[in-house]
Amino acid sequence: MSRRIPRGLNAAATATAAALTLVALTGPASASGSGSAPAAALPQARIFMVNPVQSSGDQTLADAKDAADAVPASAYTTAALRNLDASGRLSGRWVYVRSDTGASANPADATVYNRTDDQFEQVMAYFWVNEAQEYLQGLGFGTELPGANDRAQPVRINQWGADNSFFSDKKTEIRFGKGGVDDAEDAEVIVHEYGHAVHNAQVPGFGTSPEAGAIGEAFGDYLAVEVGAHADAAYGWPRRADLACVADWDAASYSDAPHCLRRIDGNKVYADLEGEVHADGEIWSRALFDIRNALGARTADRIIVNAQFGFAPDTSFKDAALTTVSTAQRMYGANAADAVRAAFKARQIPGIQ
Ligand SMILES: [Ca+2]
Ligand SMILES: [Ca+2]
Ligand SMILES: [Ca+2]
Ligand SMILES: [Zn+2]
Repeated sequence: MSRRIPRGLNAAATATAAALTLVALTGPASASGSGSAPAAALPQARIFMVNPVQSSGDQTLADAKDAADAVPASAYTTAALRNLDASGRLSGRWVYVRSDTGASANPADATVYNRTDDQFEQVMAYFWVNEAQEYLQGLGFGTELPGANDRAQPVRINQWGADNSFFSDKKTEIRFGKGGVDDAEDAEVIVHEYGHAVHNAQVPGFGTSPEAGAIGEAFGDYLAVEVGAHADAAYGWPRRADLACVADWDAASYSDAPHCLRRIDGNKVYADLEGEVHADGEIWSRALFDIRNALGARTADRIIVNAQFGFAPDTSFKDAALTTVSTAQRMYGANAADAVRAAFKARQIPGIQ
């Protein structure tokens, strides 16, 4: 299932991020900044702050055939690699690199890689899949609520020549392509693909109808924006691109500026369905974005992800919307259900009044 992702945010999200950071700091084997678990003891890694176009606002950045000097040093930051096991490889509680084209990254050397090194994409994939699952854990999935892909996710790096990445539900692994900008150089591409893995873990085989497929693409885009926004707030990284723009960096190779693979704040409605899952996903992702803007990221995402456990593999927009409304009602009551209903009604989803 192809490509990538978007998203956006604010004050409510900042508060949420602070709460989630507390969870991370007190959780097992985590911690990134203070408290008794010494962050300095964790391997540090050089990564992009979501992606270099988003963090810099420089829409002129270009791949230049994977050249190291195509992206300035200021686009990188250093952050801890959490939840690694003792193997000495990029292998941990929520993600492991199954294979790659070049030499395997050594976590102890992860501060020296740059985008021209094969190991950089391995480190990015490890960091951002871990970050995404930590975000879900912080929402309560895996503790208060059922786990949502709370296992070690296998990923393969740069082994797909096309400019595309995909999640294989047969092998339940993610493969990142290397066409244009290497796909795993953009956190929003990584988390989009992880969104498919989450959906498949929640409902095995999810996405067998065109509308279910579109919901899968929409959730991947939305989750990418959410995880990136949460990380920006938690780490204090700059965001100098539109929150609703997905894959600002990967899209530099194939879109006009401002570069977006897709957006999650478009105005498509149900009648705009065209039978292509990525295009049609923009109907659903706008509804998710509206729910978030109405209820705040944390409440919205607890509802959105929890509702997905109840989607049929071949669900329609109508049934999935009704399930999401009823989930909001059950978890948070009538006002939340009304906000969710309004978001789907605005997309003119059938059966939503
Ligand atoms: Ca690269
Ligand atoms: Ca690419
Ligand atoms: Ca973005
Ligand atoms: Zn996809």
